[in-house]
Parts: sequence; structure tokens; C-alpha cells
Amino acid sequence: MKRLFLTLLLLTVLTGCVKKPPSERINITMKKYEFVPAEVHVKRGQRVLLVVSAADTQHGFHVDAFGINEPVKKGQTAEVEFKSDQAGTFPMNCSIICGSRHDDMVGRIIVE
Ligand SMILES: [Cu+2]
Repeated sequence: MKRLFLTLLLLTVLTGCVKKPPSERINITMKKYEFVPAEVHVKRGQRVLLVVSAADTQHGFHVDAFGINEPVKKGQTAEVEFKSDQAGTFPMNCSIICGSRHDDMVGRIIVE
């Protein structure tokens, strides 16, 4: 009986350690001077994987609300994962100066 208990305990601990895979995967393209799509909708409490690519030059994928700031090189992708327990609208922008209208690069993540 004691052994069964220990086995169950061990199983519980082990499965608890396994990281849950993201329940959603969303592609975002950054290019002068926009995000495509400009608006990303995700569900509250869900783990989301963003696969960000840069089409023309290097950009910086920045979402202040989730502590994300990831450089994305031209033609490459960067993967960032986040989870929001709070509903709301969170701006995403570019953190690497990419041209004259760099400041216009604004998108939104909407957690609902
Ligand atoms: Cu940029």
C-alpha cells in the first residue's frame, strides 16, 4: 500500500514537471512599417506561441506587457511564448530602428 502511494506521488510530481505545450500557435510577420496581422486575438489563460518573422530587414519584436523583446533578423523567425491571465489590449511594437517610419510600427495583442 505504501509503495502504491509512493508511486502515485512520484507520478504526480513527474507529470507536474512536464511543461504544457502552447495551445495556440500564431504567425506574425514584421515589415516596414507594420505587423501582419496588426491585431492578434488570444484567449485569456492560454499559453500562446508566437512565431515572428522579419520580411525585409531586422526588427525587434517588443511587447512590454509580457516582458517580450526579441530581435528578429531578416528572413529568420523568432519564437516567443507567453500566457496572459488578464484580459485587455496590449501594444506590440518594434524595438530596433528600421527606417524613417519605425515609430509607426504598432500592433495589438487582444486577450479576451
Ligand atoms: Cu522595425
